[in-house]
Formats: sequence, structure tokens, C-alpha cells
Amino acid sequence: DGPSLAIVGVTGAVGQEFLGVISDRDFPYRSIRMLASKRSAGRRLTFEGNEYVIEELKEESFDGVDVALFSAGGSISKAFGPAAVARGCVVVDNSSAFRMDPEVPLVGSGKGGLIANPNCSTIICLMAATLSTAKPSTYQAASGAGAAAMEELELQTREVLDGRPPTCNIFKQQYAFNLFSHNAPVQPNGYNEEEMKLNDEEVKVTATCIRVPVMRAHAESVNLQFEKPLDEDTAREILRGAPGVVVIDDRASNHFPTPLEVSNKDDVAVGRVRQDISQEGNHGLDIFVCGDQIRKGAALNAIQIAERLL
Ligand code: 2RA
Repeated sequence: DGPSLAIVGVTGAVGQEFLGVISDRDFPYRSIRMLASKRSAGRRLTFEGNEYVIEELKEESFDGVDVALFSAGGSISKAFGPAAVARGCVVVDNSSAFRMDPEVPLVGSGKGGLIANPNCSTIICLMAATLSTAKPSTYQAASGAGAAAMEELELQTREVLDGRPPTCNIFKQQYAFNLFSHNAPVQPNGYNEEEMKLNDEEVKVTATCIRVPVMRAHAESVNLQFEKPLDEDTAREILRGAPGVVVIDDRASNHFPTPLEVSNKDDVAVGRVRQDISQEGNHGLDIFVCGDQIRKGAALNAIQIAERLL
């Protein structure tokens, strides 16, 4: 028993992770519709011992669906999210389409509604602290750009090691053994869209987002400013008690969070907790945060939202 589910973008990196998280957490469901683009329609997929045929996403796909988990990009969410809500479905949307919409989360007529899951870098950053000003510099993994980017990183790594020219379809420049400014479009103010997504109404944010050749976990170096003084020992204690956070802060052995250590894990790791020595009176802290982008940054957070709804 449980709700009838639909997964929109089931062939993508986050879509596949939705299935993994549903299984790991014994998320209840009575049926699942596996939805994707026309290109993938007709392909078969086995999940928890049952065989499913991937269906092409259409407005009618949401007839009789209680909860739809969307991760197929902003344009798909914009095109199909409202149709799903109109059919009485609760949509948990992983794209940026509705995040800045003051009406979202919104509850439409009947039992339908739409909730926007925050951006992965925001989730990973906000898991660590509540603050007045934040200056994050991100080190973002291939997974944030989808399964094709992950495949291209692997392919390029092999090509470069073999002395062959790297295949550059996704990012248009060499990714393996390199890093570059995040691929999101740059706005007239000089910030790219990924950096602007980290903005918040209450916390002042100035961000720099970088794509690094890591497979699936984002890292962020964050400078935090607080209205009242906060010393690093108290901050560490607060973080140790925070749900979903693990502190890895071993100065003696120079052991701090790494993307590999958090890959496939639910918790976000925080370390390098230290007082910002450029500020007077313990008002600033610097931290380093790592979190699995596909899991906590997308699929797990969306399913935790759905669990709360249930
Ligand atoms: C990225 N934050 O890593 C994104 C995906 N939403 O590009």
C-alpha cells in the first residue's frame, strides 16, 4: 500500500537515484510510473523484482498519480508540473523552474500541489549552518550536469591517459585533469545562474561556482558571517548535534571531508571549522563542506519532502 508514484526523468542520474533511495528507505508505494522522453520510451527497467516499461511523458501520465518526483530539467517541469498539479498530484520538483516563485510551495485546487526542492549546492551549504552572510566557493561534480557528463568525464580521462584528444560534447572544453567556471549562463552582473541560485532573501550571499572533475559529490568552501559572535568550538558542537551532518575535523592527521568519503552517503560532512581571522570579535567562521550531489543534493532531499507530506 502507499501512494501511486511517478518518476519524471527516470533514466537520468537523479531519476535512477530516486529508485535507489525509495528502495533503501522502504518508501511505501502501490505503483510507480516510470516516465522519460520519447527517446527512452519502450525500454524495460527492473526495480525491486518487478519489470516496468518506460513510458513517454505526457499530461495524461499523471492521471491517478498521487506523488510525482520530477528531475528532468526546468523546461520539462514548467511544461508538465502544472498539468500534474491540475490532476490532483503532489509534485516534488528538483529543477530550478519554480524555486524563486513566491507562490511555491503552493497548494492548488483539490489535493494537488507543487514543492520545489532547493538547488543541490544550497542544500549542501544550508545543512551546515544558518547565517547572516555566506560566501561559498563551490567545487561541483560531474553528476550535477547529469549522467551524460559523468560518462564524458570517464571517457575523457581514458582518452587523455591514452594520449588521444578528449571528446567534448557536454562542456565544449576539456574536463578531465582540468576545472572551469560553472557551465551555467553568465548574467549581465557577471554572476552565472548557478551562483545566483544560491541567493536567499534573508542571508546575503556572494558565490563562485566551479566545475571540478569529481564524479558525484559537491564540495564547498564557505565563509560565514554571524550577527552575534560564534566561536569555533560552539559551532563544531552545534554541527555535531545537527541531523544529517557529520563532522570530520581532525587537524592532527589533516583529515577533513572529501567528495569520495561522502559519495553514496546520506549525510553532509563538515570540517575545517575555524575562526575567520580577517574579522574582529569571532563574528566569522570558515568551513569546508562535502555532500553527495545526487543523493542528499537531489533524490534523498526530494524523497524526504515526500515522506513529510505522507
Ligand atoms: C550543478 N547544481 O551541479 C547543479 C545541478 N542542479 O550543475
